[in-house]
Amino acid sequence: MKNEKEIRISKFMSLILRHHPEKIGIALDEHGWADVSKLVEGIAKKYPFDMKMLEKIVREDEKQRYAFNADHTKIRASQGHSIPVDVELKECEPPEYLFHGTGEKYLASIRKQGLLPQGRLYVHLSPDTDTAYRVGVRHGRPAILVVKAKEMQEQGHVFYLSANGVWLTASVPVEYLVFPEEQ
Ligand code: HQG
Repeated sequence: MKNEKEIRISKFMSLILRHHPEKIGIALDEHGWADVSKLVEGIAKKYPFDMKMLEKIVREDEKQRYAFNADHTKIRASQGHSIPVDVELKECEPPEYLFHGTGEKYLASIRKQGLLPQGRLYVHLSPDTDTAYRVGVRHGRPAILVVKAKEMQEQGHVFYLSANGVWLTASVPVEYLVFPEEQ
């Protein structure tokens, strides 16, 4: 079980490894990898932190957000980046339907524009409605959209499955979305 301190550090790690490595004076390589010793050193300037704690946070992360390389000298986030890194995502054939949890307040705009990646590199899609619900409530009153993923792929859209089970695609045009009132 992670305690509050570990949750705070884990959130900070997400920020560093997905969005702002420069905040602790480190850089990611083109595949999103950070040097483990530099990461530990950088975080330790802000929080009490060491390699053992890093190993624990990575091991116990409920979404398996982070991955080490084989000898644990490098670490990266498996998805969720805003900075353009190539985390060697696996192109995959999606199931017939995927789901997107969002805030009800965004629906009007999504009806006009479809799903856009906003601050991230990809639109994030969930394999089931429970997961989508958990993503949606982060944005206030949640709404779940059904995405006709298979049809999208058949018509040329590319889907990726991240190392930790999140489906990613560049954008979802409105015609592939089923809105709550149509479900
Ligand atoms: C919305 C978490 C207006 C979109 C989760 C979402 C996920 C639009 C918000 C991962 C729009 C962006 C990503 C449009 C999309 N108009 N709003 N045209 N198109 N949106 O946080 O998907 O815990 O960047 O619906 O589990 O909520 O961080 O994306 O509500 O996998 O590991 O714009 O983050 O993972 O919000 O979440 P976000 P998200 P972690």
